[in-house]
Amino acid sequence: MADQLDTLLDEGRRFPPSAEFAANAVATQALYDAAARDRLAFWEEQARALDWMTPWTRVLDWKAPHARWFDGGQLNVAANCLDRHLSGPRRNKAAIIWEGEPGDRRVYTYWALAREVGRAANALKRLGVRKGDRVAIYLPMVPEAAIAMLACARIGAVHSVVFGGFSAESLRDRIQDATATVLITADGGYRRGQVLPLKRIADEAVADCPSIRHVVVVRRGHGGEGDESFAEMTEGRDHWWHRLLDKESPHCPPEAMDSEDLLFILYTSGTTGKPKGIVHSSGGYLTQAAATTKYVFDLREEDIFWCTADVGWVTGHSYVVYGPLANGATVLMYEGAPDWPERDRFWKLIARHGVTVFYTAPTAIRAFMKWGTSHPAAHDLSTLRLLGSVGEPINPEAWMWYHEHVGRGNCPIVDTWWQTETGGIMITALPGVTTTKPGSATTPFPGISVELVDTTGKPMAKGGGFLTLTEPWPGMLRTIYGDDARYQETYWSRFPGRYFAGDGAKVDDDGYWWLLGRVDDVLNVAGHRIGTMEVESALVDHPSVAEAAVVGKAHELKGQAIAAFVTVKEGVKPSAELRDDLREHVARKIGAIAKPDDILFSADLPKTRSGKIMRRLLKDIAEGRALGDTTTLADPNVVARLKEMYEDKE
Ligand code: 7RM
Repeated sequence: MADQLDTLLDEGRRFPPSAEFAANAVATQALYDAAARDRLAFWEEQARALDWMTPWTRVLDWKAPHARWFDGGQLNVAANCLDRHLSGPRRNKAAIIWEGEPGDRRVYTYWALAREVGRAANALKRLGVRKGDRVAIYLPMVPEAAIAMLACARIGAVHSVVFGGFSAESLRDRIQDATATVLITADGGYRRGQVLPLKRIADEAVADCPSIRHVVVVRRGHGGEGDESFAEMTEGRDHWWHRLLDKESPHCPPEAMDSEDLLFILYTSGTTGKPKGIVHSSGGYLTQAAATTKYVFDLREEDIFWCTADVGWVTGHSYVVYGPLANGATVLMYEGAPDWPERDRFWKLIARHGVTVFYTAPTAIRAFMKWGTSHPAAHDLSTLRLLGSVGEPINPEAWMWYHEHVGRGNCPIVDTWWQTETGGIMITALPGVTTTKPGSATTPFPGISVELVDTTGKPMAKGGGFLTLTEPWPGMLRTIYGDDARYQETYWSRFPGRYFAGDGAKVDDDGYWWLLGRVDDVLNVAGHRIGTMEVESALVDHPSVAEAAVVGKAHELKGQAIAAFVTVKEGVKPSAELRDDLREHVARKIGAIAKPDDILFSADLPKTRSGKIMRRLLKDIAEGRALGDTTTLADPNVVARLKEMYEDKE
């Protein structure tokens, strides 16, 4: 952490907003001033931008660590994203412009989207889904993913979107934890020219999910209906999406939801093996998603806003679906990989659709850098006017490359820090207002109270420490589904009275925040959160494995890669085949994103005398550093041997 701090401190480049951008910016200094004067009044003002069926009676009810925002108020999130845009000129405006990986395209106007959502909502009702019931969504990046989410919101069902790259077991665990009654999936989805057989994976998951009564299958349409190679339909349980919707009326009255009624659950990795069901409610979440979209992305009526995140992640919830649609914006949605069929696919998409605001992740930017400047240079990116970054710290070199080769030197960059738990953006520049520094997320969004503390919890004005939040915010998680004790323990116990984000950070002399990554056992692989414990549990689940320790190691493109140290059971011979088998096993248990890059077999793991695996030392080994302090080890020789083996492994 010390090296990182020094390098960041040396970053002297400054990018003040251009006079032209500042003159027309949606955000102004007045926002900061208003929030500083009266935080709650500021958030009320943002909430008033939404349509409420019943006004709230109390802006915030805070019984730490439980918040109720806009209590007494009632609204419907889907009505806010659709119905209120239908009376004026937005009715015929594109809400979603979609492109599939093979190149197929679809456009939904607000009018058309509202009708599809109405049909889907009625179909869910017909399947017996009632207010408060959980619906699992396991789809590729197709418009139906957004339609399914909005249909749930319309009838007051709670959605739990599971990323399409997760395995059958991961899907099963999430369905079971939420006791979902309906699963919405697809026959398949495209990724790098291949069809991922989602329905088959879903069938495997659902075999162990007694709560599931119906499975709705979107036909992504390769083999066509009747082609059972990707979707075998179980009579009575399974239904084709298009057939169900065909029978339904497009009109479905929106359910009046209390501000604090659940909108969705989204599972995220923590320090233990069991993913946490992060619970978000309706009024506060939408208020923050909508306000941040408007101000952080300088949203204008004519924008084409492209957030490249999958809807399976929180970024896709807040900045593909809820934030932009609540603002009546046009979003671009793309199904596939950035390098399919060629490495210029993203630039082609930007040029073809005239994207004006582009929001992506550092891991993607680093891949683009590696692929070279010729790809963005070959396309007309002149429509771009604002760039965003999210998911992990953006290295100053990557920031500069993004600025020069994608932004062509004249697009502000907003580096946005936030989490699944925060629901919306928390630390960010406001374009037109904030002077940016490459690599810094800059300063808290108006109305957000962030404070740096040292290991004892003492506030620090600057220097290196831990990022905490001192006041509740509208989009905050309300609890962990079914486990409020874990909610309190995970977020509110390390520094009593404060929310602890799990991130290390530095604050400079100007009060700018520089994020330094996770300080707990959570890895950030290509912007995806993966718990070391989850991967260890998956490895130990293999019949040949006795013990496993997993660490993150610095990786050029992915930020972090996974390195695993594995002890095999008595009588098992380590081999290249076993290594491949273990990687596949992890992919089966969790998903391909969690496959370890390196697996080292070892007779022993470095342990303290109390038997704790010293992951810090394993990280030193994986990252090729000199070994740190080994004096607390039960047997210091183990780690020296491991280091030698690791270095010879290739
Ligand atoms: C939105 C999202 C959250 C974790 C968070 C950080 C890291 C996210 C940034 C960042 C530095 C950023 N949700 N993180 N954004 N670190 N700068 N702009 O990613 O729940 O999946 O992950 O991601 O460590 O705690 S998440």
